[in-house]
Amino acid sequence: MKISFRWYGKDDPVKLEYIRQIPSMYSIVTAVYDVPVGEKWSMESILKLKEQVENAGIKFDVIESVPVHEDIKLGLPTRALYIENYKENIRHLSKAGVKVICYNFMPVFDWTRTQLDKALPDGSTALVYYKEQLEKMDPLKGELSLPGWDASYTKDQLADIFEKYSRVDEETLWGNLEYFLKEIIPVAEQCDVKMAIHPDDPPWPIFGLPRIITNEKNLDRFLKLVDNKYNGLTFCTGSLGSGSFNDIVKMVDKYSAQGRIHFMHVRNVKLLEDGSFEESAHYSPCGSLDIVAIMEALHKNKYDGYLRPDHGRMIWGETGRPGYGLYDRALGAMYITGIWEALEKTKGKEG
Ligand code: CS2
Ligand code: MN
Repeated sequence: MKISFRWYGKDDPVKLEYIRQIPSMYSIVTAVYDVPVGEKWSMESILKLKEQVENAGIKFDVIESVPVHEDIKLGLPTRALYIENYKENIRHLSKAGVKVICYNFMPVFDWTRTQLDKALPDGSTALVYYKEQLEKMDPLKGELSLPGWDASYTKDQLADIFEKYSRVDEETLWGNLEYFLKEIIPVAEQCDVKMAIHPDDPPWPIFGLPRIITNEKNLDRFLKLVDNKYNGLTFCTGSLGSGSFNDIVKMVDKYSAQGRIHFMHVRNVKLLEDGSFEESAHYSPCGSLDIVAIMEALHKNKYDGYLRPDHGRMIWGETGRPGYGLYDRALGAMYITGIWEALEKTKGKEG
């Protein structure tokens, strides 16, 4: 298991110098952020990023994300150009030594919450998703802005995209994903870069848009679309775990035994009765997931891929990018590292 940490580049208030001080830190997870979705990342900007990371004494092995242009998800004729750009990005990243690329296939919106600073009883704040609040949200009214969303769309552009998605149901989206994978996985294999899809967060359709990377049956189907280890998963325990229908420990065990998990996102969520959820501290008793059992499954299957603590709460007065402060994620990293060390000492070393 290789512990890693997401860093949003030089404008991130969480400095690389701080991240390297977290014991056990192995790799940074980052991206080129100043290129519009779908365009090529120049070798120059990738190498600059690599240099910044390596100068801080950490590896530059994982990219999250190379975003997929909406035209690819929609299956429009213009996808040809964006797929070529995507392949070029894989080639460039591989030249820079990148080992894993994370991406997602969620229409329009990435992760979605209804509040980003919900005060918890201990005075920390967390990201939450309350079903009742979501039902009242209307992205087409243009008054909403959440960090997982692409803020570059105008109200009219968003209306246009929604109109295009009215012709894309789940099966069409599956077809468009399959088309994309059949194009890019051979390139990833040649370049020895593992592709790792991030599940949909939350794992159900929102705002009438289809979502398909949501549950065990669909992950099985995804992995069979191109049955090649280069077509793998970012297993995000919090995203998949927001659905009570997902047995997270069983799924981690199954897909890590198959060698199809290349990247783990570990975080905890507290499920509420009506399908709502709150993000919680990583420590198992704080949420609904058993983090020790998840780590045990990985250890049993000799997981040697990357793992990062996913979203954290805001604690100790920290302010910054919701979900991506330093302190709670660092606590998460050490909690996970501690579990792993205990497993290695009691059950023997991994692979
Ligand atoms: C999120 C996402 O849960 C998460 O990791 O922060 O933004 C995630 O990075 C993307 O969906 C991956 O493509
Ligand atoms: Mn995640």
